[in-house]
Amino acid sequence: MNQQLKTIAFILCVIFLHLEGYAQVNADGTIDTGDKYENAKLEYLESPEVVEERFGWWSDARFGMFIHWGLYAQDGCFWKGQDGRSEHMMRNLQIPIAEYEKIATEFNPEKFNADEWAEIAKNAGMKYLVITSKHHDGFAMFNSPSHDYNILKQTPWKRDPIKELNEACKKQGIKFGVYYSLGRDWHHPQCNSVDGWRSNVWDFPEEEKKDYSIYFSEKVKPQITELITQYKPAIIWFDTPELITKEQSTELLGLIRKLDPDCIVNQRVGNKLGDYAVREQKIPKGGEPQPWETCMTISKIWGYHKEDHVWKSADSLVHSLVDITSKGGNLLLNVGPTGEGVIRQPSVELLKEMGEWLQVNGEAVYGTTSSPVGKFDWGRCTKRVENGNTTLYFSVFNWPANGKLVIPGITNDVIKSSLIATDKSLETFYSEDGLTIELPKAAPDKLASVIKIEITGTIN
Ligand code: JFZ
Repeated sequence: MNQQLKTIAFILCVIFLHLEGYAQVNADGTIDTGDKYENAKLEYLESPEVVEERFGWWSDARFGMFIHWGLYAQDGCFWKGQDGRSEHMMRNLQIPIAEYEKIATEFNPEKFNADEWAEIAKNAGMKYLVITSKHHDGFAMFNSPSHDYNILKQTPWKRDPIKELNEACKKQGIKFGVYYSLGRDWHHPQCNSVDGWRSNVWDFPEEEKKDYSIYFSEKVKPQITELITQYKPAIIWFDTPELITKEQSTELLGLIRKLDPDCIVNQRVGNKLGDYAVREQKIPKGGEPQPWETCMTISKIWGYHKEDHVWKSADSLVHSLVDITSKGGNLLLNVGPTGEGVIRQPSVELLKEMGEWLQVNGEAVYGTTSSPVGKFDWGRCTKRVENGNTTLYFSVFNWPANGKLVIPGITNDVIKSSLIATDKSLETFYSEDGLTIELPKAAPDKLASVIKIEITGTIN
């Protein structure tokens, strides 16, 4: 090409990019993902083989930290002496934008220490972390050049916790992800919602005149682009798809795949797209055909509420983690740091206890798959297949008074059986009821004792 043609082509490109804004699909329907998959169709990027490649680390990880942190934490979900009840404080108290923005002018979490947070997650045995980059209040907790309503521009603190935490996680070998509220944004005049009751109708009452697509192109696409290009998160955890159309969900997914085809996206990108299903506060009775995750609070409320002192027990948290793993899912356990930037002591202690349990028994959790023998009144089973043989892990929550456990449905030869906590081997024998394991009188671990049984061959 001669110089003139090059210049014309360049100008055309610039105009095209400008008009298209955040175009991601080429004329022939392919997405330019760079080196990895080159020009691939979205269908290919969503096919089982690519999904599996994207998912390897996630399925092995099993346990992550969720962090809800935003302006609502400033006074523990209180505003002018009123109880805002949760991170939904702005809507619960119908706080006008002009008033809510004032919280930012005082947001100065001087005790925030990204390394400390990442270390708490690491010591808990967590393998990934997802933090709110923008919750329903619309406030960006990251550097967002496209929108001034962000932590660097509005607060005296002027730091970027998303950047700092991303770096801290890298140091600890923890995967880093961001939460993004997709269909609720109480700061954007065009963001409407299902039946209007979830959107900001106190500042912008004319719900029927709102146009989600304006908000979508003005805010969502630029900010998602910023998040990926600035931090390259391993996960984008969308929330509340609300009114997003199938075309918009597809476009958004295409944009993400183009910018980073390795980025995992949860199904709240809307319209059943995305990589994995999310369950909230609940553990399903059985597994799911697709990858799935339960997100759960460690206390009562997602964001920091100063009167929330209802903590789950270490016992129930470990049981939940094992229960979820035995059904092939992941646990994303939430903490809500204070306005000062502190993860409260009771959460730190609970997480430490979980980490200590995982230090000993982690092999029953990480990289294992769902139970081939169902669940039991006394506990749960997970499985690992290696070199043609199978290891079954039985996590016992209720230690049997009669000194034995019976596992129906197995006939494979037992190679070895032991208690992980004590490394003592155990006697086993087959009877017509199944495999019987003889146990010591007392449980070696007060949270859950894990029995490890290696058998020949495989079992489904
Ligand atoms: C959402 C948020 O509103 C909440 O503040 C928090 O961030 C949580 C993780 O997600 O709440 C929801 C979203 C979906 C359901 C319930 C609550 N749901 O599908 O049942």
